[in-house]
Amino acid sequence: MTGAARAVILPAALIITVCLLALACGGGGDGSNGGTDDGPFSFNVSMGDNFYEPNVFTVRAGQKVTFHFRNEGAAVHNMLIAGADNKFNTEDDALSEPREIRSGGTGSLEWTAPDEAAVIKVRCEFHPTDSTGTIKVEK
Ligand SMILES: [Cu+2]
Repeated sequence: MTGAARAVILPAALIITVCLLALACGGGGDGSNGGTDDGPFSFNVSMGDNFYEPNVFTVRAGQKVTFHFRNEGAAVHNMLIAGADNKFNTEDDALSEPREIRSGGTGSLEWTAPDEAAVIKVRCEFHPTDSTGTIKVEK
């Protein structure tokens, strides 16, 4: 094998290995991000101008969930979860900490899914029509 061929094959093998590991470890959610049946769910969420990546989160009913945010955009962002009533700015909403995640900054949000199946809206308070997402709660 020439050096050049090895330089191509090795990274490819590494990528395949990482993908397999990700599949094996992704017990919940969309399989690439999430947790196991036993442990807490966590999602790593990138915040852009103005979107979340990913923006669909699948969790189990009653599951404790932690979102970890990194603001990769220039604008200030946050995440507000509508809660079990699926309405914003009501008592059961949950908001990221800090409320204002600045460019380059990080934040988090701990939340417990309701006990029933639901499709719950999330959005950024600063970009409520653009930065939106969905939490799918599965029974
Ligand atoms: Cu925003």
